[in-house]
Amino acid sequence: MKARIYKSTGSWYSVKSEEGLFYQARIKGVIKLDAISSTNPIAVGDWVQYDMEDADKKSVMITDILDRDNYVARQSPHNKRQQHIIASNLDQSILLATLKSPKTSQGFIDRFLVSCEAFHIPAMIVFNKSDIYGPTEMANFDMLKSMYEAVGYQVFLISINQKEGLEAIEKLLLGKTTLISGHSGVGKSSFINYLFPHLDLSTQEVSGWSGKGMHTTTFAQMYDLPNSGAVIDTPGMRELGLVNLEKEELAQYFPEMREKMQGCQFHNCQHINEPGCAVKAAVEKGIITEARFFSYVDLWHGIELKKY
Ligand SMILES: Nc1nc2c(ncn2[C@@H]2O[C@H](COP(=O)(O)OP(=O)(O)O)[C@@H](O)[C@H]2O)c(=O)[nH]1
Ligand SMILES: [Mg+2]
Ligand SMILES: [Zn+2]
Repeated sequence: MKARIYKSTGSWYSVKSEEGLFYQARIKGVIKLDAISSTNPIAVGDWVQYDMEDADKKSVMITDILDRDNYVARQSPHNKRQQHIIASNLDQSILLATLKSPKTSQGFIDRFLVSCEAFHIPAMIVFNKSDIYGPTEMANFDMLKSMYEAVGYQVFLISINQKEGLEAIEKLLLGKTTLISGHSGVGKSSFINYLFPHLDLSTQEVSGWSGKGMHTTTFAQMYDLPNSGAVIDTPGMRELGLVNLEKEELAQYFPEMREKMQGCQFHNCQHINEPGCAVKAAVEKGIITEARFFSYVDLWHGIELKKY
């Protein structure tokens, strides 16, 4: 019998069977793990095989985990070589961002997009809190929207408080499993509360001098949408990880660079200061924006060289 993981606390899981029933689940003995080295064998979004343990108590035993279509992970805080799987079997990922109170940096957005490219998950950017944007923020939004749309990402503007722009987002969620990310204070809990009013998750005031909200919960959790589809909330998770990413592959995760790099003189060009670089030529011509290229250079410098 098959079920999907909706919540994981580390030792207990909440699963939903194909018949639509929720059970408490545990792992039975040792189950096979796949090739990746992770701190958690099972993550939210996983499909598992189970046996009934106690029908009255609604508890089941997980006996096997089915192959994942994809997953997102971050580096384990305890062991640099290990990854922690945040969620799996995703159709898409939404980055909730804000241009005021607090402001999401472009670097943060690009890092998120690169992670999604690396994990093969379509990504989109939703800017929240339009109700408090003045002319400066609106100009910034217009600039970011055209920049990201030009490289293939959908960009939206919403106000959860004013319930503006939300129908378009709800349409995108229909029938899909969507990961919701974003740093704290951008309105993730408010968004989940809007979609699922009965849940009443606590939202946090953007507090004090730091302008950052406080984390209230820490476990990823999946929620079914009323019609079809589900969203996965990742409270307390700042960002996806660039797990095991190598310097040489980074450019592939910038769609506009991917398009140009075949034209580079050297097949192993890193687009930093090599001669005959088609990517840098495109930056000079304004075909690739400087802002995105700077993010690339920044991330490139941040990736540690692989040690043999
Ligand atoms: N002005 C404005 N504030 C919002 C909006 N959405 C959320 N907030 C506020 O932003 C703060 C952080 O929201 P929360 O949902 O806790 O963010 P989270 O940390 O991402 O879960 C709360 O005070 C919310 O009331 C919005 O559309 N406009
Ligand atoms: Mg929250
Ligand atoms: Zn190059």
